[in-house]
Amino acid sequence: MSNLEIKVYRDLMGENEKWAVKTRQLLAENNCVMFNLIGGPGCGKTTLLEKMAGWLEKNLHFAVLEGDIETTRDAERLAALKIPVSQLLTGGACHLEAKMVHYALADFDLEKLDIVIVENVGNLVCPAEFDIGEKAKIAVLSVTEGEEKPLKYPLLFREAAALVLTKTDLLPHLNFNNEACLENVRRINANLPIFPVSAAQETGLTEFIAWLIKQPTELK
Ligand SMILES: Nc1nc2c(ncn2[C@@H]2O[C@H](COP(=O)(O)OP(=O)(O)OP(=O)(O)O)[C@@H](O)[C@H]2O)c(=O)[nH]1
Ligand SMILES: [Mg+2]
Repeated sequence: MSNLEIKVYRDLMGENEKWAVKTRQLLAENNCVMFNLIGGPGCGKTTLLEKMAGWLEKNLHFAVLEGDIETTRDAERLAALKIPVSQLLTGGACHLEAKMVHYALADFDLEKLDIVIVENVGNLVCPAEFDIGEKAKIAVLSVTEGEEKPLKYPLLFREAAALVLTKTDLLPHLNFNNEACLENVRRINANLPIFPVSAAQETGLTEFIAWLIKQPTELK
């Protein structure tokens, strides 16, 4: 038997889960609910938040955590609309982890907030694997990405509590098969609420917002 020292590192997800649990407790103590917005790069997450801001602030107090690999551009866009926002930069990682989110929440006076929305790093795959302490994940898919994406990247659609189908104003210019998309989503998650929206034309937003603002009481 050799006496070689072998270092073993494992259970990183377990460590992430500990922070997620802490965050969930922290939010519950403050009667605040966090949503984790996940979708591919450029699917329209920040634009959706920009367009929702005016409606949301009429109904509740909310803040946003922006997740990106680099730049503060998305946070700047929301700050310009006077939305309370912090920017999380992963410096390379393709998803947010719970510890980072937990520390960033310290920026906010959670007692005064009803909802925190996290815009995760633009990525249809990895962020869905990480619990960041959210009450629910919200999937965002744009019609320009193709109707087969729910089948190719099923985890997010399985995990999500709702799907926002964005950029529907572009449908007349695309070969996107809307029926097939809905069918593909249903094959992964039969009861997933789906909200078609166009941020550009400001359609479908009120339906999604109505669902969102009901969640604190329904999900708590
Ligand atoms: N036609 C159309 N374009 C949209 C819509 N929503 C967003 N876009 C455009 O899509 C591009 C990307 O939008 P963003 O909101 O920055 O996308 P994002 O998902 O936040 O991007 P990342 O944070 O980089 O992942 C921009 O050029 C938007 O103007 C929409 O409803 N209709
Ligand atoms: Mg964005």
